[in-house]
Amino acid sequence: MGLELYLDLLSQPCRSIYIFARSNNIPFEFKHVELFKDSVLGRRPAGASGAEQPRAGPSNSEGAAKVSLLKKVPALKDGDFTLAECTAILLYLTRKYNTPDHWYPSDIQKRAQVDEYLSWHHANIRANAPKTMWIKVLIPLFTGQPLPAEKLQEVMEGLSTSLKQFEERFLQDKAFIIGSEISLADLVAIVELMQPVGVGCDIFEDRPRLMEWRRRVEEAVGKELFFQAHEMILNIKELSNIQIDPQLKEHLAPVLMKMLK
Ligand SMILES: N[C@@H](CCC(=O)N[C@@H](CS)C(=O)NCC(=O)O)C(=O)O
Repeated sequence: MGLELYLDLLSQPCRSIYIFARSNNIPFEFKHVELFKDSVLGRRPAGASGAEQPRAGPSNSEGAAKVSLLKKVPALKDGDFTLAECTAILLYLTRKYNTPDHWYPSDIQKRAQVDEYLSWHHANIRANAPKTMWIKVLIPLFTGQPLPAEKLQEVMEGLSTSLKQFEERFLQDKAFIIGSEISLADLVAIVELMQPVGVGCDIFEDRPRLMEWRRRVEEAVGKELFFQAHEMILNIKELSNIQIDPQLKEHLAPVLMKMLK
């Protein structure tokens, strides 16, 4: 049995793995999980086998729940071996498929810079950027009520602080986070920063240095792949038409509200 990746491309960590695997020609079976329909993975009965393309087939949520010990996506299955957590999955893929050195350099100082960014990312960019989607899309969808404008402003302020640090401390005047070549750090960062863009908060608009970096990342992975991976998030407004399982709604509405406190 070959490599299986359980992904929903609405999810940022899933997109980083998808882009990484595709841009490195790593063969894998795309197991599509429909996060917002099936979330809290495994609540629904499984569909048939995996789809090759995003949204091309039934959801694999139950499969993902078995594969991921954390019951989240992304999840990886490689024969009998299973793995959760985006960073661990990306590192596994670099080692197993011996991908080009620039992704996770053998030079220990450059590698340490990738590690440094990945450590910082979770408590900063990742802690702030997704809240824009909760406020603009998920909370109204699950609770039926819009959130007060001040809440969005508060979230945007937190995100601005993280972006300032990202530009000044990590990016500086380099082409990519660790210098002249793209690494896992840039990939993990860009997918997260596309989440606000998808919900109409274009954080690149007034940040030319960040915009230039985004262009370089798009070119490094290939624009076509980049936009294919981001197609769903860039069309997220379509989500407002989906029917949500009432049980799921009941479960997630208070969870989403609590996340914003
Ligand atoms: N730290 C994990 C985060 C994984 C995660 O939060 N996944 C979300 C989607 S972005 C999920 O599966 N949520 C489903 C749920 O909580 O029910 C990683 O980096 O992979």
